[in-house]
Amino acid sequence: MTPLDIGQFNLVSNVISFTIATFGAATVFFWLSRQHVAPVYRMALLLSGLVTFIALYHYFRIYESWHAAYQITAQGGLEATGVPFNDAYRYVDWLLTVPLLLIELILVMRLSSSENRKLMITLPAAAALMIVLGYPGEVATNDTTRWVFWGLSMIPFLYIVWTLFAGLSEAIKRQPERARGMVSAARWVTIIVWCWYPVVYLFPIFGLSGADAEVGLQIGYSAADILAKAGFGLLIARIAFIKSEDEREWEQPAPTGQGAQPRA
Ligand SMILES: *C/C=C(C)/C=C/C=C(C)/C=C/C1=C(C)CCCC1(C)C
Repeated sequence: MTPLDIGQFNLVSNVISFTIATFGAATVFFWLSRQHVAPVYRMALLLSGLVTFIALYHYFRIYESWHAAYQITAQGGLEATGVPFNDAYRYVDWLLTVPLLLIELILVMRLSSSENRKLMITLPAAAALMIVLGYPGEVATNDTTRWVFWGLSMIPFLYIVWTLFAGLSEAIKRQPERARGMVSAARWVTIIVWCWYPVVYLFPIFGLSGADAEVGLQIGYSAADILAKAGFGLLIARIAFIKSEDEREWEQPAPTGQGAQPRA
């Protein structure tokens, strides 16, 4: 394990703990907000909460693993216990949550069914491939391996960014006026925050070494996760609120007694 001082150890521990609190609060908010939006958008809010809930669980495990990897000595110093810190929790988390985040975005846009069907398969598949290809480089100790898997993982990553950027531009123009800015913001948040991950990944290669690289990596990924999951979920919730207001009729009971029909 990388030798750290107590200050660095506590800093990472506090950031992980803050992340746990954020995801807990976000999960409650997203799930309770479901009943306040039109039925067609409820799945998007359910998924937002599911993403933060899955992340909440993994951050607990990351916290545990971090505390198992180091211990405070009788002299008040810090030493590695010999139990390795488990990086795999992050990757398993991403493998589940990253495809779900893309599905959230597609759901809230309400595209035509042919666009929907295509994107619902290609985007989550590319996301899963990106994470799987990144892992061998994350746990590698030499720079060459890290670069190779970075490069491989960048291929599906660029495909996703390109699809969000170019492929969805047309669809965004078709969004209702009041929601258009928000939908575009959700797309930009995804592109900008996601670009931060491959940069953090390279910290151990660029100048940062040993303890600084480890601390930078943990804090960098945690901050990005908060923005990409809880922050993004808030935008999705906002879009769902706005679009539901524009489609008010879902609130009135249908005269036929078959329940309110959302506008298709
Ligand atoms: C909630 C977690 C999210 C949104 C995670 C996103 C992760 C990425 C966009 C990771 C991308 C990577 C590359 C493009 C290359 C290097 C390896 C990765 C996996 C860090």
